[in-house]
Amino acid sequence: MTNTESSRLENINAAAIKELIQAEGIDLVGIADAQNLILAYPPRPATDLMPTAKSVIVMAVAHSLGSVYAPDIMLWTRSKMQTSRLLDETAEKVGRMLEHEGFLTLPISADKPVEIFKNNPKTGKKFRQTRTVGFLSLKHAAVSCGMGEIGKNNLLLTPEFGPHQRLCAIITEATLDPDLRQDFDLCDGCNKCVAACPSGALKPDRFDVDPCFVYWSLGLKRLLPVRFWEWPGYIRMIRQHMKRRDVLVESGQIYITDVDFCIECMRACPVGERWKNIRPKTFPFQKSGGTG
Ligand code: B12
Ligand code: SF4
Ligand code: SF4
Repeated sequence: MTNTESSRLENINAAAIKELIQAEGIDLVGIADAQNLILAYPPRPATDLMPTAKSVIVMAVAHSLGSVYAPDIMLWTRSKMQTSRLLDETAEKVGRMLEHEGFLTLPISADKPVEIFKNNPKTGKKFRQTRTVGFLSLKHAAVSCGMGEIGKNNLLLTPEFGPHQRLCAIITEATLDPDLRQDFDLCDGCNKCVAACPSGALKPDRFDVDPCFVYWSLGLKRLLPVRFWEWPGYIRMIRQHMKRRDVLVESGQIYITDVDFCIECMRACPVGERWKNIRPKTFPFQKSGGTG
């Protein structure tokens, strides 16, 4: 190794990487040991994506709180896309820099793609509702590096922003000093998120992914029926929706500004030190999908 090469490698350390990332406008950065990630279910090891991975750099950008409490979720969705853009651009930039220094590096986007599961891999049986899962669980990576905890709303809560941040990660071969996991006690179990959830996905003791998926993606409060006696109620619901919704115009808008029909579990949560003075005290339920 030449002298110049070894001095460049010395600059690749946790503090320097964090400083570089924060200079790009990222609010929170943490580093997890790739071999020691909390895996969740189904397990999402970083080493499945890169067997030689040493570190996972986790980044968070706070949402615009004005958009979180805007009257229509489409305003938030557009703003959310910009947080994703900032995160993804930074991940690409840092990824390229690390590869120039000789470390294989993989950015994991704040947005899609996701793996799609129609069948349960354990039993081979068809799921009632298709499930989607990220290539890496960003929430679990964030907990692994002491950025926050997972609240009753099933979201990452940080002391700074509560649930109001978007996440992104970079998997790399570079060995960087990891941050330690921490206990926070941010979620006091107030159940405001449970009360706010329009689909019933959030229960006091669990999160059911299927009703959330159907509400988040289509704004529907019922799953597709599996028994004949469920059909009349389902058809009534669809007819009610068709009175005010225009699927064609809506689809065009959704494909341009991404899909999101709900963030009520995020809006309801009072955690987040930085927002204490500007978080509205009252806020009506957010309208969805630009429909009147
Ligand atoms: C897929 C996905 C969804 C899906 C499924 C959610 C889910 N929990 O699985 C849907 C569309 C429903 C969804 C909804 C929401 N999401 Co989402 N989502 C993701 C994504 C892309 C992957 C999540 C994931 O795979 N996690 C890994 C699994 C292992 O962990 P898990 O989520 O705890 O576990 C669930 C699954 O395993 C599933 N499950 C259970 N058994 C099985 C079996 C099989 C075979 C499969 C496939 C799945 C499955 O159910 C579990 C929950 O019970 C992440 C980004 C990422 N790459 O991490 C964003 C992410 C988690 N979402 C986010 C947000 C904000 C939301 C929403 C508020 C919607 C919105 N408008 O943005 C809601 C919140 C719902 C909630 N309270 O959890 C943020 C969270 C930020 C934060 N502060 O924590 C993330 C991190 C995106 C980001 N870049 O910031 N999401
Ligand atoms: S995104 Fe909406 S439907 Fe899904 S858990 Fe949160 S509040 Fe419930
Ligand atoms: S709203 Fe209350 S119960 Fe739900 S995550 Fe936030 S603090 Fe926890």
